Amino acid sequence: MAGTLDLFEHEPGPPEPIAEGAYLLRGFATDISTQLLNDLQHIAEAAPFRHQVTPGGYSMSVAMTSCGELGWVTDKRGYRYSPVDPQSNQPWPALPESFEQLAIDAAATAGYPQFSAQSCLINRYETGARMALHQDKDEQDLTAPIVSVSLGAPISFLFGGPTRSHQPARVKIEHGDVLVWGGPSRLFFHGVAPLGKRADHPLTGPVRYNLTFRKVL
Ligand code: MD3
Ligand code: FE
Repeated sequence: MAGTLDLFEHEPGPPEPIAEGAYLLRGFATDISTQLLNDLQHIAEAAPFRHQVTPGGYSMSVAMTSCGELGWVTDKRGYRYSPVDPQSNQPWPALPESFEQLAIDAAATAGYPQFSAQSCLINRYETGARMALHQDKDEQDLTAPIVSVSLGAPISFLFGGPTRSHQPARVKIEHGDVLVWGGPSRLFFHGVAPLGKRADHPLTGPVRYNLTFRKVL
């Protein structure tokens, strides 16, 4: 029956393996998404979104802030993790309980029961914002997985392989989807295609947020 399956399209599905050690948990965060967005607004009041500058001198199209013990920062001096927000010289806002528990639950569901997050980078994509293909290797502990939670407007995620020459696959990621990257996939190249002009979501409007949870040290 045509309409029946639609009722379930945003229900959580089983972990879908998408690369060695990587799993897509469709809709895993949908139930708590209003709580997550509410907590996110409070973080952004204390530590506002900003467009950071890369070591090469380019302003990033994605606006960022952080919460937790450590935040990811970039400036002319390079990429690193910092215990303080360089804009305020104050510690980053604490990880809200909703964020912390979601990261633990998602990692455990994907087979990583020991995970706990020291850092949550919050990325905000507005129309045209994108993230070029890169590896996440600013963390000392590369054995821990990374948990990524998408909220708001849909986007195409690009995931490649262990080398830049590997042709990336394109996967549409929607509100509530959670990705867990561990094992061999932890160092795979990945990126995000530009947020489309028509991308929209009832809870965020034409904006996508991504929460990236990491163990750093
Ligand atoms: C695949 N953010 O902040 S998170 C980043 O949607 C970043 O904002 C993207 O990449 C975003 O560094 C994607 C998903 C992600 C994170 C780490 C990975 C995918 C990954 C590590 C290895 C492979
Ligand atoms: Fe990344």
